[in-house]
Amino acid sequence: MYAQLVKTDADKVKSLEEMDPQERRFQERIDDDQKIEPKDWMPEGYRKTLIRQISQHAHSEIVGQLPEGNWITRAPTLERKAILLAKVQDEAGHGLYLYCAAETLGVSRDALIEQLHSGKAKYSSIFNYPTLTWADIGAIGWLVDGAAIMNQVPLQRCSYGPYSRAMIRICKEESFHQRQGYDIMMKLCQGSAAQKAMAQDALDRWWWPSLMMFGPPDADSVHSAQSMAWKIKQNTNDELRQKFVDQTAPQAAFIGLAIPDPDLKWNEEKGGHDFGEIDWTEFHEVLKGNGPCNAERMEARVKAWEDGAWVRDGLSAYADKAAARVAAE
Ligand code: FAQ
Repeated sequence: MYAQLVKTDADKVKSLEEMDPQERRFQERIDDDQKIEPKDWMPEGYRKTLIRQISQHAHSEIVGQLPEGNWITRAPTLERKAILLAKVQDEAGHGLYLYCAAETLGVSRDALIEQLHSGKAKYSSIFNYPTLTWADIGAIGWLVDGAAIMNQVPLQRCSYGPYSRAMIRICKEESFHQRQGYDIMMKLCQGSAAQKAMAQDALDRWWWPSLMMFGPPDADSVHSAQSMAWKIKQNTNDELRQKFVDQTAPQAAFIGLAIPDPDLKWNEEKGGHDFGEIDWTEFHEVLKGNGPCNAERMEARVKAWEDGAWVRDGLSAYADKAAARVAAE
């Protein structure tokens, strides 16, 4: 139904013959797997697509600190607290590398942050769900970081140099995050019946939203065809979603948890799992701002930005003074 309402850009992807000579040279460099660097000529659409994707990704990392940050003061042991603190700090770092990568395309960080705070820019749907128990921290590491890695490993080969290089470091850190999440889930599953039930409840709530992280089904993906022609994306949304299900199903079985999908089963013929229909109405409601925590997340980000104004003012006053001193010398 939704497929009929959405116009994708698949039919707008130009063939080499339809391109002007400059565009054709650019596309030939892409086809030849050469990296595009900030000072190289690029079509305006390529620049805009990258700014959109990289900034949405940066916003996701920054907003993504909030659900887990909620549990730093309540982590069950000192060790778990130190690990969670480091993880949340890593996410802040990822946001900063990504804002830097976006800035190389000629957009200012202030402009991007303004787009986030005014609701113009998207961030990942997943961060609009609440973290109700400690098991949710395990589920986020295992499933959300797991989905993020599945999506980001191919982005290491993205045609735009600064994004691809940022992804290499980010993927290394996300792998630790995924393992610590799975470790939390495993420990809960080896604990009391109540702890195991808490882990199952977290999986029940995070499973479907995690599958939505990969974006709409291929037939409805507006940007995939052009982004793949430019080698910004290497895989379609459905391909990565399928890989994620195939990777995660045996991990759930190994720790004795049941994935909340009665239609999930191994399909020998296709060499992958079949799985149930995703509730795309829920996805679109979350994107429209109607998820359980959208308003709370934005309020927290805007407050942090406003509360930090004195730090930015102090730093720029110091930078101005230092520049004046250098000029006077
Ligand atoms: N949420 O045509 P497509 C993380 C939008 S990082 C919200 O398929 P595209 C780390 C899409 O933007 C997680 N919006 O678009 C972490 C577009 O809207 P627009 C973030 C979504 O770009 C872990 C429209 O729908 N990762 O988790 C979503 O080709 C733990 C049509 O979609 C990235 O950003 C969604 N789930 O493919 C942090 C990776 N899906 O812009 C803390 C980079 C789609 O036209 C704790 N991004 N939309 O208004 C990508 O790979 C792509 O942008 C996709 C979407 C795959 C997300």
